[in-house]
Amino acid sequence: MGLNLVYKILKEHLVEGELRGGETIGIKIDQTLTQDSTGTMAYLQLEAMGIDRVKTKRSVAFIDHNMLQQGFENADDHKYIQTVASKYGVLFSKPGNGICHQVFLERFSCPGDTLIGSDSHTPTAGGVGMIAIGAGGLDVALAMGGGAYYITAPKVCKVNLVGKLRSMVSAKDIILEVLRNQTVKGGVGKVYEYAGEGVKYLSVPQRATITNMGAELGATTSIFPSDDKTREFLKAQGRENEWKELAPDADAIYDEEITIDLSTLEALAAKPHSPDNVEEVNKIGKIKVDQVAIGSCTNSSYEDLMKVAKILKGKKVNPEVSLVIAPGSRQVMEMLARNGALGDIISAGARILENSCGPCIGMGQAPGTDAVSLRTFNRNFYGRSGTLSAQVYLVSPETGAVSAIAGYLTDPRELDLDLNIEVPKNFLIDDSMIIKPAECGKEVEVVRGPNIKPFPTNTPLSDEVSGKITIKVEDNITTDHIMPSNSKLLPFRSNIPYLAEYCFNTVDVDFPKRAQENGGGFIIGGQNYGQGSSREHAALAPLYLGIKGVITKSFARIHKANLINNGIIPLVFENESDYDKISLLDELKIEDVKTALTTGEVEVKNVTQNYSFKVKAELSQKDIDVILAGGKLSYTKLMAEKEDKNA
Ligand code: MIC
Ligand code: SF4
Repeated sequence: MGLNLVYKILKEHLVEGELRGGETIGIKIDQTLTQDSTGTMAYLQLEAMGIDRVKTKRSVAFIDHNMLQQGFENADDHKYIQTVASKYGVLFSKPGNGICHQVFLERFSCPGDTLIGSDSHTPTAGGVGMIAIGAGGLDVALAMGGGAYYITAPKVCKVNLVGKLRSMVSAKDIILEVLRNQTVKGGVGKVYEYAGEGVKYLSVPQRATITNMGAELGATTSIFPSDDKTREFLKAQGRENEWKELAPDADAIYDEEITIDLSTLEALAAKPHSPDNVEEVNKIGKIKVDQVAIGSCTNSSYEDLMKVAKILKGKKVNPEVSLVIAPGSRQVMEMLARNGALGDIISAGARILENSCGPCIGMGQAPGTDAVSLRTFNRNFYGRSGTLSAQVYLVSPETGAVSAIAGYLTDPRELDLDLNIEVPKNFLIDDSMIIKPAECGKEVEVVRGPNIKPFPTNTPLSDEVSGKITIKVEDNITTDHIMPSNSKLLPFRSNIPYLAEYCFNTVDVDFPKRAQENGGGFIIGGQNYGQGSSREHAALAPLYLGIKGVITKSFARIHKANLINNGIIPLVFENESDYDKISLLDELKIEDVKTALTTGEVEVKNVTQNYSFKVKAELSQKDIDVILAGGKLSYTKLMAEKEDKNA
């Protein structure tokens, strides 16, 4: 029985457990990445672990999210990350060098390696055949310390690509089609492995657009084989020595298979407010557009921006439209500057932003009231742009650029243009903004600004857990709902007490006060609770407010792991009808919770309404031990003490 590519790489990295779908496995992690808005927490946790140097093959700290320096906070956090990285042996990519996933793909990606990153779009590197997974900062810190990373061995879905894309239809349209087919929760517990003759027509940056947005499927990750296209890309990045060929066995087994015919695919858009709300651009119709934003880790490669430059060349942006462009990296920006494409973009009337996440995470460029914004990004969750009434559509760079000129949503296939952009034979290589760590970390002083506050920790679990329901929310709640991020809040990612005041702010402004008055209690959620970002803050802020458990219809993977890591119990309704019965401020009680978690069958008493209902604890023994210890840091310390005693 042949192995698919996913299981081949997992097998090489397996350090614990049995490699069978559904089992908990521990894998060795070769590389890690952090970015600044989750990185401060990750490095505070690394410091708390008491090790001297990271133990990975390579770890990189990027600064790309918190780039608006409206006060001292972001600059201080950057300094903290730079000094702590130097001390512990981590490479530091300076602000201005680019978005973590784009720079990682260019300079560090390596076929066959494993990577975890404290950002949900870490799977971007799957575009070169890596197993690259988004995780909470604590899991990344533990991997930097040499610990294994634990996941549920995934189901593997083969995505069979047949045919070739037509002109003006692109990789973004492929992943939007997968999202339409699979939905934002269709990928939970799965990895998407791309295969078929269509693969050979896709360049590495195009593949990376697809694996990047696999995050929106809720998938563990997505992966492409490593072939001649991968070799060409790495060679052009001066890294051919890191290439190796990777393919599934000829008789590989998959749990599922879907087929996408590239030759019939149309230009697509994800309509407000979900990445799976997908329809053909020509069916949505010619809606008037106020803003077009091109960039983000999904669509900011050299190839993407060269296409945009070609479309804009000799044209002007419509007077009613604001076109903003953020290239993905300094490499991209400098190459565009040197070959004249940037001149074409500027001359068309685009506003050039720095090489960072920018508007994708609400750091500026919030659209006007009721504005329609077309974005080449990956998420159009409600409120994420910074404007609650904005209508955000996710589109390809081709659709964005053509619409910016027309002034309304336009099918790029209406423009008869040959956009055949080749991946350059040689990218412009200059790693001077990637700072090497100190040889001897002991001498480095870590600089901590006043914005960096200690993170909250939990206590070991007691025998009985009780409390009121302090918020009840619907299906598909994102971590952007739980812990909003915008230019006003992002500077406080190292300050949980401050952030906690805004927890669930776009859903229910009274939640923080209610939670504190009632000693925390429980959160009730619907399907796919916690989808989206990897931010631990969506667990840390509720922990700070005293939340003990979250009961939902289902969880998104990274958020569930973050709850467990912080000792908050994630539970799932056995009968979804119990979700309807339960009301805000009902008092819940779980007796003998330790035994209940181990059996997996938990009975919850609704004291207020005087009935009981069943919930499932879908937890591994390790998860249970972590919750019992009051979180993963305490658990790891306990384990280390045990080992010392036994030595
Ligand atoms: C996002 O796209 O939502 C972010 C901002 O990159 C997050 C990380 C964060 O919240 O800091 C992610 O995707 O994990
Ligand atoms: Fe940055 Fe947006 Fe990518 Fe998140 S999705 S890493 S905010 S560009």
